Amino acid sequence: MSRPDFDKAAFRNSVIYNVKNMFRRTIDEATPQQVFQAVAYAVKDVIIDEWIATHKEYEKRDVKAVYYLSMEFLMGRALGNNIINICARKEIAEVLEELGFDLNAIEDQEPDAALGNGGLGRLAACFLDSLATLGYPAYGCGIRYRYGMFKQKIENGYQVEVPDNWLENGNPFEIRRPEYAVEVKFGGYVRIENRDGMDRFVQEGYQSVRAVPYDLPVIGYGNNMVNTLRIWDAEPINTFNLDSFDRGDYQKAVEQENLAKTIVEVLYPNDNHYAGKELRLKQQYFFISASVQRALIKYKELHGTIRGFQDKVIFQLNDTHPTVAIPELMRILLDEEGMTWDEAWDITARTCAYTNHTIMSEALEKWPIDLFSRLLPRIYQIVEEINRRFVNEIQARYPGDQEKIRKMAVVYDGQVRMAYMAIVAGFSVNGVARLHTEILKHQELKDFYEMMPEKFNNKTNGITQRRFLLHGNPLEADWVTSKIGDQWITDLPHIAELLPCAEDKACQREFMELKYKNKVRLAAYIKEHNGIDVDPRSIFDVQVKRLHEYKRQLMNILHVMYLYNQLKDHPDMDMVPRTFIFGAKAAAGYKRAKLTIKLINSVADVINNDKSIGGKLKVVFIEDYRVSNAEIIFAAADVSEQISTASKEASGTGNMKFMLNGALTLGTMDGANVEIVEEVGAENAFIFGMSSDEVIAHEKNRDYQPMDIFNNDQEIRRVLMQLVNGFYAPDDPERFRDIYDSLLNTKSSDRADTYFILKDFRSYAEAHKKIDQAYRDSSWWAKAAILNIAHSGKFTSDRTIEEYVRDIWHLKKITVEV
Ligand code: 26Q
Repeated sequence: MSRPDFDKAAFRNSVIYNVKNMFRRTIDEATPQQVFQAVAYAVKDVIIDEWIATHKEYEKRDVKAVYYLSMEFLMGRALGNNIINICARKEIAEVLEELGFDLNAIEDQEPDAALGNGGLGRLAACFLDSLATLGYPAYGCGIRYRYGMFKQKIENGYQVEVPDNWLENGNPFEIRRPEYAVEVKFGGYVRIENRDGMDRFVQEGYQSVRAVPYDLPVIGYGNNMVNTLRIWDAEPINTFNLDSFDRGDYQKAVEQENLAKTIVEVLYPNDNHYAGKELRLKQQYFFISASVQRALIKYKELHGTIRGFQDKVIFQLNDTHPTVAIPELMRILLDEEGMTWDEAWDITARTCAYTNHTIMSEALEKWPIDLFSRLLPRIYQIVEEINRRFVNEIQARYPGDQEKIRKMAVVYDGQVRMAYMAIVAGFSVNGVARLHTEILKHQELKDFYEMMPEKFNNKTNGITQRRFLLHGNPLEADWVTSKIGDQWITDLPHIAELLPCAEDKACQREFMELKYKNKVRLAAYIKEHNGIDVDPRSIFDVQVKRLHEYKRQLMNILHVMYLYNQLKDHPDMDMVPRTFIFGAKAAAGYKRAKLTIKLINSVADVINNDKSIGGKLKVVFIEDYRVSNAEIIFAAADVSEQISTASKEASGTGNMKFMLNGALTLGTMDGANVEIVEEVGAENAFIFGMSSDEVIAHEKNRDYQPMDIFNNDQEIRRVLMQLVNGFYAPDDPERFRDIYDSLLNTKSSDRADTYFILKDFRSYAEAHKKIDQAYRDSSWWAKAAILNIAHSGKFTSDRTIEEYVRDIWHLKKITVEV
C-alpha cells in the first residue's frame, strides 16, 4: 500500500529545513546522524495532525480505552517502523536517494529503544502496534528509563555489560508533557483524621517526586490512527512544596532530589527472575501511581464525576509488576474520592485484569512486608484489608481449611504475594499460550481456578507481521505480495493463500533464492561484527533469546561439541555444512548463564579454527542481540531452535517470528510450539523430547538420575568430560566445572540437571540428524518452509488483540478522518 496524499517535494523540503534549523548545516554537510534526526522530525510532522485527531476522536466518542500497564516496552527502532506504517517507505527512500542517502543506512543511526528485557517487553510493543492498526483506543503506560537494557560486548569470550545511553542524541519522536505532571509519594506514616464524621487517612512525613510524562506516537498501519505510549520520567519536586511539616529541611530536599534521579535510572536486566530490590518496588509504584492518577483526572475532567469509571477504563497488568495499581486505585477512591470500601472495590474489580507470563517459581514476585509497608504505608494497609476480606471468603467457602489459607492468602509468611493479589482483585486472569493456561489452571493456580474458574482464560501470544516481515524481511514480503497481494499486512490469516505455492517447483526455487539472499545479508553482518566467514549455503541453525537455563542453550552447545567429536573421529563424515548461530544476553548477576556464553564462545574458537573439518561446522555468537539485528537474523534462519524444557516456556514469541520468516522449528512440545505444530503439521517441524506431563511427573516423583545417563552413554560422557579436562579451556581446565556440576552433582541445593538436558539429549540429536537429511532435498525443504509461512496466520498479534477485546476489554473500534 502507498499513502495517497504523500507529498514528496514537501517531505524533501522538510528534511532540508530540519537539517538547517537544527544543525545550521546544508544537507550535503550533514552527518548521517543529523540526517536521521531531520528525517525523524519530518515524519513526526507528517503524523502530528493525525495524532491530535485520534485523541479528539477519543473525546468526541467518549471511548472506553485500555491502559496497558507494563514495566517494559521493547520498542526497538521507531523510524523504519513508522515509515512502514504511514505507507510511505518507497517515497521516503526515493527522497533520500535523491538527496544522496540510503534509507537503510539512515535507519541504522537510530539506537534501539530497549526499555525491556525480552519476550514480555516485546509483546507489549507488538500489542501497541496491533491496537493502533485495528483502531482501538489504547495507552501504553511505562517508565522512561534513562538507561535501557545494557549493551552487550563480548571480550575474550565473556559478556561485558555496557550502559545503554539511548537518549544521548535526544529522542526525536517523544514529546514532554509537563502540564500532565503529578506527584508520587513514598514512605512517611499514615495519620487518621476525622473529617465530617468520617475517618480519612493522610500520608505525612513522606518523600515525593514529580512524575513527568513523555508521549511517543504509536502509528497504526495505513489508517490515520496514532495512539500514545506514555513513559514517565521522575523530576525532583520543587523543594518549596515540601509539606508544612518539613519546610526548610535541607537534608530532605537533597534526598528527594536523589530519589528522583535514581528511580528511573535503569531497567532491571532480569528476565524471568525476581529480585526483591527496594528500588524496583519504587519504580513500580512510581509509574503506576502516576498512570492511575492521570487516568482518574482525565475521566473526571470529561465526566465531572468518578462514577462510571469502570465503563471507560481497563487496566491490563502485564505480569505482576504493575499490581500495585490495585491498592493504588483503591487508595484514591477511598481516601480522595471518599468512597466506601464496597464502592471502591466494585470499581477496582471491574477495571483490573492480569496476564501471567511464567510459572517459574523463581520469577514469582513476593515482597517482604517490612519493606513494602515502610515504602508504601497506606498502600500496605489496603493490601492487608484486601487480604483480610479474602481470607474470610476462603473460610466461608472452605470452613476450617487452614491449608487453603496457607496456600492462597495474599499476605502470608511475612510476604505480599503479588500474583495472588492480582487474581483476587482482577476480573480476568490469562495465560499466554494454551498449554501454559492449562498448567496454570490445573497445577500452579489450581486452588484459585477451583474457587473462581470464570476468571481464567487463555490468550495465545502473537507478533506483528508489520515489523517482523514487512520491515524485517522485505524480500519475502515482496515475494508474498507478488503471489497473493498485500492483504496479509493487516490480515495475516490471508497468507494461507500461499498454500498452492508450496507444491510449485518455481515457487520453491524463488523462496530458496530469497532465503539465500537473506543469508548473504546475515553473513555480511557476521563478517562485519565477528570477523568470521560463514557459508550462506550451509544450514543456518539459530537460537536467539535471553540466556536462561530453562531455555537450554547449554543443550544446544553440548550437541555442537558432540557433532564436533564425531567429525574429528570421522573427518569425511557425510553431513550438510551447518552454521550454529547464537544470540543471548545473560542477566548481569546470573553467573551460570554468563559462563554458558563463555562456553559457546570457547567452542566457537576451537571449531572455527580447525581446518581439518573442512568448514562443515561453524559456531557464531552474535554480540548484543536486540530488536534491530533480530529482524536480520529471523529473515536468514533455516532452523529455529525452540528447545526449552517442556512446561517451562510460557509461550515464546521468537518461535512465531521464525515461522513467519520461513524457518522450520526444532522444538519441544512447550508453550506456543504446541500450537505452531498444530497449525503447520508435525511433519513440517522437528519435534523431540519429553512432554510437559512427563517433566512434571519427574519433578513430582524426584526420580530422575542424570548420572545413569552419564554412566551408560559414552558419547554424552565424553562431551561432559570435555567440560572439565581443559579441552575448551586449556588455560584453566576448571573453568566450566560449575556447568559440569549442574548436570551431575546434587551437592548444590537444587537437583542435578534441573532442566533435563541429558534426558532429552538423544532425541534432540536424532532430530538434528533428520534436519541434516531433510535439507538435502531442497524441494522438500522449500515446501515445508512455505507451509510454515502459509500457516503462520494464527500468530499475528492482531488476532491476540481481537481476543483480548472480545473476552476482556470490550472496546469499540474508531476511525480517524483527516
Ligand atoms: C521481576 C522482578 C524484579 C526484576 C525483574 C523481574 C522480571 C522482569 C522481566 C521478571 C520477568 C520478566 C520477563 C518475563 C518474560 O519475558 N516472560 C516471557 O513472556 C513472553 C511473553 O508472554 C513469553 O512468550 C515467554 O515465554 C516468557 O518467558
